[in-house]
Order: sequence, then structure tokens, then C-alpha cells
Amino acid sequence: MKTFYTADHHLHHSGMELSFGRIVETFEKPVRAEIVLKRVQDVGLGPVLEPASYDRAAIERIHTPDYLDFLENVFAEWRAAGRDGEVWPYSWRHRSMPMIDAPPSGLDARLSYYSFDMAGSITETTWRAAKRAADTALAGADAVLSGERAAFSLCRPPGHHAGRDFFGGYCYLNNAAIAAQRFLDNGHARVAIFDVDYHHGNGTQEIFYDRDDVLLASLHGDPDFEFPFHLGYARERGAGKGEGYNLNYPLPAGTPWSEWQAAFEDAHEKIRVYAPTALVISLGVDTFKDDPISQFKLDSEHFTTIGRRIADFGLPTLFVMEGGYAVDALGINAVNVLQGYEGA
Ligand code: FKS
Ligand code: ZN
Repeated sequence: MKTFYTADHHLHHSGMELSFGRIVETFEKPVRAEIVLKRVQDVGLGPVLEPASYDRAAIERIHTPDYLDFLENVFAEWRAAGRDGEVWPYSWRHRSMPMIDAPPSGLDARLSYYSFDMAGSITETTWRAAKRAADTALAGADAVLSGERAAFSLCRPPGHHAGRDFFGGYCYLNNAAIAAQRFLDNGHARVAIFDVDYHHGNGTQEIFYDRDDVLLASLHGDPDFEFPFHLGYARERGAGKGEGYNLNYPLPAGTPWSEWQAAFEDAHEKIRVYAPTALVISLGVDTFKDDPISQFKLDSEHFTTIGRRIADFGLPTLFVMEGGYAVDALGINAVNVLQGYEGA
């Protein structure tokens, strides 16, 4: 399997985050991608390729131009306002406040408008890193479109929390959504996105909620207790012609493999019935038992089984890297999925 990777991911590094009242080193750090890359090389998964640079048009199929302009320019604006450090939003619309449908003019108000949390900041080079992660997803999709059975887009920063015009949860551009749209724009009729990251892919859900050409199935910590909260309940099944094409599997804290697998198999069958022509896997391995910010109990060997069952679809498949923070096991867990797939 070809892996798409660029060292440009180093251009994004929010040094810190606020975790349960403490300022700590961010969990979403550059070494994550290096560890996965090293494992890809150690097991000889296949060639590692640098993605081309794509026109913004491929990204504008998913994200709004005003949001992309904002991401690209907000750091300069921050500096011009006489501020040092990184760009951080700090306040969001509460349910007691009216919904607005156009960006406000003030810098902090706009930062609030275009985000939903402060998991990660925007540095001077975040836009370039996020753009290169989207390129990494697009290059993987193009490899599959050119006839590869599967490809691995080792994206960083991750993407599934980013919506059409917002960032959050360490995500700026929705790499998996951009790849899914690439398949649709190049002859595919139906794409399924199978999101196995521990967290609900609220951005992916928002992007495709009213569409029937993308089925999203997501297994995740119940939003009643887990980030990103508020979205990801089973009752959210899509809207309009998208009704029935959004499948959420919220699961309790402590979910062991047996329970996770039962939900996975249910989603697997529903994806099969949808009869997609291509598959995108939002590949988070933060379901691992030792993940420092997650609460499921999967073991390393289970990731191999996941990969094998994904291969059983018999579909052109793109794996897009999302989360996973137990750095000691991150390479093994992510690549176990890919080896499980290849071994099938
Ligand atoms: C720790 C709070 C952490 C943010 C969690 C973000 C999860 C991101 C992810 C992705 F795939 F996008 F990387 N809150 N005290 O794993 O879903
Ligand atoms: Zn996650």
C-alpha cells in the first residue's frame, strides 16, 4: 500500500493546550506522524510518497472561500493587532445568544464565529500545514482513482472535527471529506465514510448531513459525556434527502472490544447495503486502551481485525489518519489496521 506523507506537517504545532484546568503539552503533536511513518517504514508497508500541491479549488468543494481566507490570513491580522503568541479563540455562542449567519467584523468575534473550541491554536504556518494535510488526502484519493486498491494518507493535522467553515478539536480542514468529494467528482456515485476514531466526527457530519451521495457511519464516545459534546447522538440520522445516510453509534466510557465490535459489525452491514463505490476510513486509533484522552478499551491486535474486516468490503479504500495519542503504541496500532487490510 502506498503511503502519502509530507514533513510539512511540522508547520503546525500548537505548543500547549488547556486540559482539565492545567496547561499541558498538546496531545496532537508532530511526533505522532513521525511515529506512524516510522512504523510504515519498519514493516515495509510500501512506498512513501510526497503529495503534490493541489489548487484551492479541490478544497473549496468542501470549505467556504471566506473560511479559507480567514485561516490563511488570521495570523497576520493577529500580529497586526499588536498581539504576540499564537491565535486562540476564547468565547463561543451560547444557546442563550442568537444564531448569526454572517461573520462579524471584529477579530475575536470572527475567531469565535469560525471555531467551536480552543483545542488547538493557529500559528504562523498552520494554514500551510493544514493545506498540505488536505493535499495528502487528495493525493491518496487520486492514487486510488488511478487504480490502487487502497492508499494511506498520513494526514496531520487531523480533520474530522472541521466543518464547512469552522475549526476545532485540533482540526482545520476536513481531509476525509475532501477526499470523499474527490471520489465523487471523479466518477464515483456513492462514497461511505467509516469513522472509527474515538471522537465523533462532528465536522464530517455537518458537511454531509443533507446529502445521500455520502454515507457517514461513526463509532464514538457518547456525546453525553465525551468531546465534542452536543452532536453524535443516534437520533441524528440526516436531513432532507440525506435522511438515513448519517449513522451514529455513541458508546459508553469503558467500552471493551466485544461491544465496540458489535457496533462496528452493525455499521459494516449498513455500509454494505448502501453499496458504496468507494470507501474513506477516518482512521483514529484513540480507541486504544492506553490512550491518554480516551476511554475505550481496544487492544493492539483488535486493530488488525478492523483492517481485515474493512478489506472484506472489497472496495477502493482510502485510509485517512485522524487521532491517536498513546504515542508508544500509535505506530503499531495505526499500521496494524493497514496490515490487517493487506493481509486479507
Ligand atoms: C483533553 C481534551 C481534548 C480535544 C480532543 C480532540 C480529539 C481529536 C481527534 C482527531 F481525530 F481529530 F484528531 N479535547 N483534556 O482525535 O478526534
Ligand atoms: Zn479522536
